[in-house]
Amino acid sequence: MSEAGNNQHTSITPEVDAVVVGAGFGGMYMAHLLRARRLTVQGFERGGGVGGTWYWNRYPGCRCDVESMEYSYQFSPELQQDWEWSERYSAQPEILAYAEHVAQRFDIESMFQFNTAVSGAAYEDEHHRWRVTTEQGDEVTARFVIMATGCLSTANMPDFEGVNEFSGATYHTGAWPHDGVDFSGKRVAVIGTGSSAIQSIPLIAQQAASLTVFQRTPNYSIPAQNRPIDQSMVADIKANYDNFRARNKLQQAAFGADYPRNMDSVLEATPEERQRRFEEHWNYGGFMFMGAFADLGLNPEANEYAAEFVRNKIRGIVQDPATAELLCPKTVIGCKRLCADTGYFETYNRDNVSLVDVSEHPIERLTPSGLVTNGNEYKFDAIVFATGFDAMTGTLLAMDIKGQGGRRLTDKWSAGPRTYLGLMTVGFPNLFMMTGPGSPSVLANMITGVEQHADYIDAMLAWAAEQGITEITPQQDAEDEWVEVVNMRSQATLYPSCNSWYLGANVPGKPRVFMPYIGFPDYVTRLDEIRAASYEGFATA
Ligand code: NA7
Repeated sequence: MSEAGNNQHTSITPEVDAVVVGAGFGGMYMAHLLRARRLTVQGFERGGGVGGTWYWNRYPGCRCDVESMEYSYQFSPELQQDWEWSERYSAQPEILAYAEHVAQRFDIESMFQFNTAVSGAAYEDEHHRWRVTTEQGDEVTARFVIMATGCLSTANMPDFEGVNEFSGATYHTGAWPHDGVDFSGKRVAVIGTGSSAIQSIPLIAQQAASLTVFQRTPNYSIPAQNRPIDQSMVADIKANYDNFRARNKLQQAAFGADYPRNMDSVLEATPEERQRRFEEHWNYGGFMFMGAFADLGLNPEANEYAAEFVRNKIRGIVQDPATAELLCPKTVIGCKRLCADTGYFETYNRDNVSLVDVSEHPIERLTPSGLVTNGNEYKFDAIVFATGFDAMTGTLLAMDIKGQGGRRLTDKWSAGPRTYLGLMTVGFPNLFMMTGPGSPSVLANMITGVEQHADYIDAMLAWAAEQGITEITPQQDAEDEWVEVVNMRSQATLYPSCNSWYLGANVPGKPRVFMPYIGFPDYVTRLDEIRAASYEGFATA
């Protein structure tokens, strides 16, 4: 796809069956399905092209943490067979190229207007239709609105005093310049040590004159062990891709069926067995480190064995003991999303890299020449904000969404998101969220998750059409019960024990609510039961 080709503000259809917001993997497939059922679709996409998160996150080192053979669409067997990935974990340019290929292959761009940000959606009670408006001045009405707006699509920019005073360049990893950034000869700061920082720091360090990392909370990271993709594995999977997909869907996070995973307790293992198993999983790489034993995510005592193993790895890699200790996380491992890196901890052994702990002395302000923490000014030519996202609800709540009786979504969700199945919310009929809060979303393979949601929404709309239904909304008791279920499932794990973005804890003032539903297979089973019971829990008119 040529981005330039999408820079024109094309004419839109003023009255459609469905508006789809977002042309990431979710919106693309959703629009494709709706058009196949002969619904009229108007898509809006804020970016200049398709790809969603992979369109925006172009920072150096950006790479998926789910393996390439799993992080792809499964709706088209031909697409699945034709596409060739080059690495075990795909880098951002390759995933974006894949998204662009899909868009072209299925003629998806023609349904979207690009460079157009939806500013609001208001439900008109008398017509049972939504009026959707954009920042560019478009207005369209639709029976259905599908928010395929992504879970990590609104940047979290700390509100530092003097944030506009800095005279050098500033960047956010989630909105990286398309032409790349040349840090050669520059004094660079990176704020944050989440996944985006952990992926980009090794590469920025290789280029910059100096790199200073400002760390509020250290993170666990496992080597990705990325490498060129194993062609014999590709051939095996492609020989029976359906079976591979089906087995993955039975996994808690909808991927990793073939990864080494054990069902025994770390508490029952001998010290030698523990060490051997952790080494094996460290060498395997990435997320599956947590598969070394069955109870690492459930029991604090068990978890501590895995945490201490990783801390000892950090102590072994990082030569300066004080820096190593600062890099050692103290929280439960896996509570924040585990990171997968290539040479992250090793980077702190470079002469041009230093680490500043801001856990007790937050960054006070930005100045024309740098930033101040603990009374000291550090001078830079460029500052990289690797400060993450207002996850899961940020993008939805940034739009002015008004439901029945003009009630605002921001008001309804002031104490945290409330949904039925992570798909809909009471009082906002015919408005669907893809991978919304209350669905597995970020705790599952995202492409599998969006496909499952798109298929479900599509089937629901087909059913509604057959029944002559024009309005669908969840029932209050079904929503209340669902919120409770999502909460209870998280309470049975160690997830609520740290300040993660799953809980909204990274954004000042955001209600602390665990947002994703844990367990993809249970979720799919429940949704299938609900469908079989004529969409139990939904009210229709
Ligand atoms: P994350 O994982 O939310 O990381 C953001 C980092 O920025 C994290 O280390 C934060 O520290 C830090 N941060 C945020 N605000 C501040 C302020 N005000 N001062 C200092 N440090 C700050 O975002 P990523 O983009 O790295 O990754 C998001 C997901 O994308 C990732 O999980 C993968 O799924 C892909 P904190 O930990 O909050 O103390």
